[in-house]
Amino acid sequence: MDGTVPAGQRPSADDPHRPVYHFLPPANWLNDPNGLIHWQGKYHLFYQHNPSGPVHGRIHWGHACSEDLIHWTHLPVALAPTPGGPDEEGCWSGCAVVDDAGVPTFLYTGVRDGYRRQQACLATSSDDLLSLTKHPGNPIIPGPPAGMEALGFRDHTVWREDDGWYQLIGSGIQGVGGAVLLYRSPDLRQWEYLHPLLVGEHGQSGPLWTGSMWECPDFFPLGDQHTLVFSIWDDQQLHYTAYFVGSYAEHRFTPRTVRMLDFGGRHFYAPQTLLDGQGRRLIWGWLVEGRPVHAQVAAGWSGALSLPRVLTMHPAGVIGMTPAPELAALRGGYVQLADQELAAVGLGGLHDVRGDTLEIQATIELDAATQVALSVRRAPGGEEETRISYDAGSGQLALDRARSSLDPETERTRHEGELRLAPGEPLQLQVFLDRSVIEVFANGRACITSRIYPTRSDSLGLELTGIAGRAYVRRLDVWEMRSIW
Ligand code: DQQ
Repeated sequence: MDGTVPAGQRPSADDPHRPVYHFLPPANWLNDPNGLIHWQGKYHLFYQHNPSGPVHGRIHWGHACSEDLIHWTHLPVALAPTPGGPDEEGCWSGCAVVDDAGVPTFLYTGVRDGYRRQQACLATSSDDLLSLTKHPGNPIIPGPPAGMEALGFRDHTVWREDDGWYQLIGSGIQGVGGAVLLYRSPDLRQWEYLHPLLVGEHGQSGPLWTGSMWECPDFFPLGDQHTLVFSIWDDQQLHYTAYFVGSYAEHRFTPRTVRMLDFGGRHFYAPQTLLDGQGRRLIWGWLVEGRPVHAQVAAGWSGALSLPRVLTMHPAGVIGMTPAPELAALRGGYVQLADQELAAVGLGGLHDVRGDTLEIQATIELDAATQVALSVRRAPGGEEETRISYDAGSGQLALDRARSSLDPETERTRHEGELRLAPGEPLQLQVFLDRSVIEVFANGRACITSRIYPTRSDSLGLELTGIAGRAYVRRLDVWEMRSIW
């Protein structure tokens, strides 16, 4: 892979859980995607990275680029903490824009004083992103607005309007809830605070719990709406990513709906989007591990990014995420079944299809069945399996990890979320298995991303079942996926 990793720090070669077609660093720690930019025909990906170990520590910005969105080349670390500087304890998350003179410009959060001081910093590149140079005037925003009891002041999303640059910084208001703070600038360097663009009310925003602080805001138009994607931080409960959809005018955002972005909860966290040269709004999230820290340390790596997904706005303010079509380039060996009654497929048809690096596409008509289930990473006797199921009665799509692993230390919580099929609409599943990563896309509008750690080397099987009635598999395609390295 990358010869720059010192021998003692290479990830364990016999770790069966390290993905082969999801992006991750050569070794050690990754968390949020940062500074995503499509520049001179190449996709550039920066990410929160600790090059010294597989744990969150003194965070740098790792860097990679790709021409096809799928295969990545690792590049030298782009940002490192400067001793004595505003980022001396870490270069935390941020974004990229191209300034009015055409210069790629990055805003990020510098941290110091035990991470308590969080300040906006800026860096630019004059060599086509080979290196980033920190602005000598950092920090460009020294802290939260005077008088505000802010809980955190970090992570950035920046955009241009007719009268200047605008920026949101993630925050929370003590005793109230998460917040995003709106700033304006003529030149990306001098910033004037305007007002909170949105504040969560007592941790609850309509039907959804939104915690006490909002990390990694991303604010952009999608279809004819505006959306604020944000990641919920709270010291009491689990984290996840959510989004508001509404309208934006006169520097005010009026949200109408709020939803969870991915039903995998904390396993799809701190995502960031990129508007590419084709006008597509792409998104990547951090796939948080679900095995204990000692296992991550032994493996020598932690964290991967999701596959690139394309965002679309559906009616009623539902954001759809679908895997980027470029991923088809990774498809290798192929199996197809068509027009089979589900019971038959469940018993016999899938015996030859096995693997832990697969793409599976299934179109299933539920007919009289009330529930259908696709089991993956299944041991021959079912001792381990991960079940993806759809319940027509409740309209719930679920991923059940109760038996994903015989290792009692791995996470086994179940994920579920709403997917209402229209009358006659078949269930359309697209599932990506990549060792410990599982990404489930359903009908272009529901997603469950998670992590699984089967222990048995024969936990590779698939099984489809229809429960309480017949269902038909109109089509089932399974591809072996190739490594991106
Ligand atoms: N990760 C970064 C922060 C951000 C958090 C630190 C979200 O900037 O708020 O590594 O995962």
